[in-house]
Amino acid sequence: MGNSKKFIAMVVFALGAAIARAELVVESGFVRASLPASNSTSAYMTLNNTGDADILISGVTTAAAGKVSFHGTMNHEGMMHMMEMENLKIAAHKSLVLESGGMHMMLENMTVALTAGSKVELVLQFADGRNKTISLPVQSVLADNH
Ligand SMILES: [Cu+2]
Repeated sequence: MGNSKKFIAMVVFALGAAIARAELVVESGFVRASLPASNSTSAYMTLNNTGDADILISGVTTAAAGKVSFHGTMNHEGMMHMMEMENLKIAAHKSLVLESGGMHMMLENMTVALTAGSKVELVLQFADGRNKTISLPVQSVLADNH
């Protein structure tokens, strides 16, 4: 009995330490201003994991869109294809860059038109149940929509 209690206390302590050390720092983020004819737009940012544990972003919610998905971009024989990914993984002490032509977040079923100069709040949902709210500026960007 005494031993198993001690063991449980150690496991709880270890989990707490791992969670405390997983820290996400978001840099250079922006959301592309939505085009009048489009129901979707994309978000770009650099996700830095400054902690000792991997971070898994399992979903994103925002009041600006009905759905946010993660897209990867793949060049197949000169044609750009997008594929949906279930989550974003940022390994400990690594960065994940979401950029035009690469991985990005896709805001779909937009509820509002996003105009350059405004801001959008995104809630990043982590696989461990925590979340982090970030506020990104809306920028108008020409060229392709992804
Ligand atoms: Cu996309």
